[in-house]
Amino acid sequence: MPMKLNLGTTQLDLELPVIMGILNVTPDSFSDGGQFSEPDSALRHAVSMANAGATFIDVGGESTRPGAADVSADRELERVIPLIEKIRGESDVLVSIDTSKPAVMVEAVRAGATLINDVYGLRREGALEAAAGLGTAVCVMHMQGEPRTMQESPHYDDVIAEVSTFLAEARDRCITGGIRADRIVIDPGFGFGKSPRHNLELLVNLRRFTELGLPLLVGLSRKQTLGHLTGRGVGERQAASLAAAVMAFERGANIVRTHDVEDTVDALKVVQAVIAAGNE
Ligand code: YH5
Repeated sequence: MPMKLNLGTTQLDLELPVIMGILNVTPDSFSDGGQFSEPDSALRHAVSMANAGATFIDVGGESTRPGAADVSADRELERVIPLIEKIRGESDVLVSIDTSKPAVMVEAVRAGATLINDVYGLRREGALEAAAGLGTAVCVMHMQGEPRTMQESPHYDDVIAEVSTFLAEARDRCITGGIRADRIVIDPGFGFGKSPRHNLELLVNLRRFTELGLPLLVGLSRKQTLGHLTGRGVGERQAASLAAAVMAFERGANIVRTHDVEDTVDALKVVQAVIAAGNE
C-alpha cells in the first residue's frame, strides 16, 4: 500500500522522494552564518528552494545546534510568524515549523504551517496537547539529553534498539494523545546526543525504523559527523551531505531535510529511478 502523510488539506504521496529545505532564522545559525536572518533574504531563499523542488520549507527560529541556548517564545514568534505568512503568500510550498514550544506551534499553524517538526518529540509541557488540538501532521525526533549538553558524552548500550523503542513510544504517546497515525512522521535524530559512530550505526541500520510503519524523515545535511569523516568545515560539506542523503533514501527514508535542495532533488531522482527500474 502506497504510504501517504495526511496534511489535512492534502495527502502527501511518499512514493517519491520528498525534500525539505532548511530555513534557519536564528541570528547564530551555525551552518549558514545567519545569512537568512534578514526577512527579505529569508523569503527569497524559501521561494528559491521551493522552485528547486522542495516540498516543505522547514522554518526554524530556535537554534538547536549542539551547545545552543534557549530562545524565548516571543523572540521565536517574531522571527518565524511573519516569514511563514509571506512564504504562504508567495508560494504553494508546504511549510513545516521547527519548534518545541506550544505557543509557536499554534501561531505557525494559523500562519499556514502544516507540519510540526519538534526535535524534543512533543515531550515539552503542553506540546503534545497543542499539536493534537491543531490537527496537523507532526514529526517526532529522537534526542538524547538536550541541545546545550547532548554532545558531551553520548552513550548507548544499543543505539538502534534504544532509538527504535523511543520512537515506538513517541508514536504511541501521539496516538493516545489524539494524533492519528497517518499524521505522524518519525526521525532518529542524527547528531542529537550521538557520536559519529552512533550516527553511522543509525544510517547503516536505517531500514529498521521503517518497521514502525510510519514515514521516516532524516536530517544529515552539513552535520558534524560529515565534518568528522571528511575533515571539512560546515560550509564545505555539500558532497558529503549528498552521499549521506543518497544512502538514507536507499535505506528507506521518505523525507530528506537539507540545506542543498537543488542537488538533493537531482540526486534522489536518479536513485529513485534506479530503484524503480530494479523493481520492474
Ligand atoms: C533533524 O535531524 N536537525 S537542527 C549541526 C550542523 C548542521 C546542521 C554542525 N532540526 C534536525 O540541522 N529536525 C535540526 O553542523 C531537525 N531532524 C529534524 N526533524 C540541526 C541541524 C544541524 C546541526
